Amino acid sequence: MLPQSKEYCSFFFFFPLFLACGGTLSGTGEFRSPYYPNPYPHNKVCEWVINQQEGYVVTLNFLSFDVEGGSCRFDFVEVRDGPSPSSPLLGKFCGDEIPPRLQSTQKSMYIQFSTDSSVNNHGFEAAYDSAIEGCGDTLTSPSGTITSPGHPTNYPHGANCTWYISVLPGNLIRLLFDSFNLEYHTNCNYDYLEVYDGTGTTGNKTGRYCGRSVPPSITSADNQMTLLFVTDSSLSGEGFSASYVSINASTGKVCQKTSMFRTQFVKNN
Ligand SMILES: [Ca+2]
Ligand SMILES: [Ca+2]
Repeated sequence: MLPQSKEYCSFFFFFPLFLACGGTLSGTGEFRSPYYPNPYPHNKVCEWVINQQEGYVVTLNFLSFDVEGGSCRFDFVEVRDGPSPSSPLLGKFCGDEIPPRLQSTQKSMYIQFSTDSSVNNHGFEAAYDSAIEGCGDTLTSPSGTITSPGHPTNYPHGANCTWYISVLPGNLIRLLFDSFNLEYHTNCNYDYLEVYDGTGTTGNKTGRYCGRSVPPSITSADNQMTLLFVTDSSLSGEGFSASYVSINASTGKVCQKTSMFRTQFVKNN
């Protein structure tokens, strides 16, 4: 007996079990779910590993995303910080919202696309690239440190690194420099560090710094601050090292666990 059309279809949807997907990638490029932009196959596990050179990390941007939703129990994309399925999870995604830009902390990234036996959407398309290790981050802890890539070893040429600091609303950010040594120019046109209020470089610029003079401590106007570090194609120095704390906007007190001990220490003296 001839199979009915529905079964005929499912036969063909099972066939892609043998379809090769995933692979090992490096440098810059794009990859997509099988058959993209047509619906992806059922019961598939595709694994990609992206490896960059030493001193570089992997960045990943989804260009389109349409994966069966529902708590990511059925179909999902998993991104990990390292080369294997047991590396730390950066994110697990499903649905039709484009995931945020992702970045590994070292030279490899692992991506797994897994589908179940029913409901298939159009899948995804993603672009990957490399970035200098230690170049930029998003910091949300009440205190932290920021150093130029490779510090105290000389920073690389052609760097364009952005650090976003975001603390709880009602707090301000105080940035303190521990060391500073960037190629000097009167207007800091070659290598420089810029500090801005808010997220990104559209807010009020607190200053542009270069040379060997350690910048003054900087307090943000709000609960967000952005640091931009740019270097040209020649001459570099050991860079900079800075730390930040969050302070209560109304009391001016430092919102940091160690502040308790510091206060105690001062009192005992
Ligand atoms: Ca599915
Ligand atoms: Ca330079």
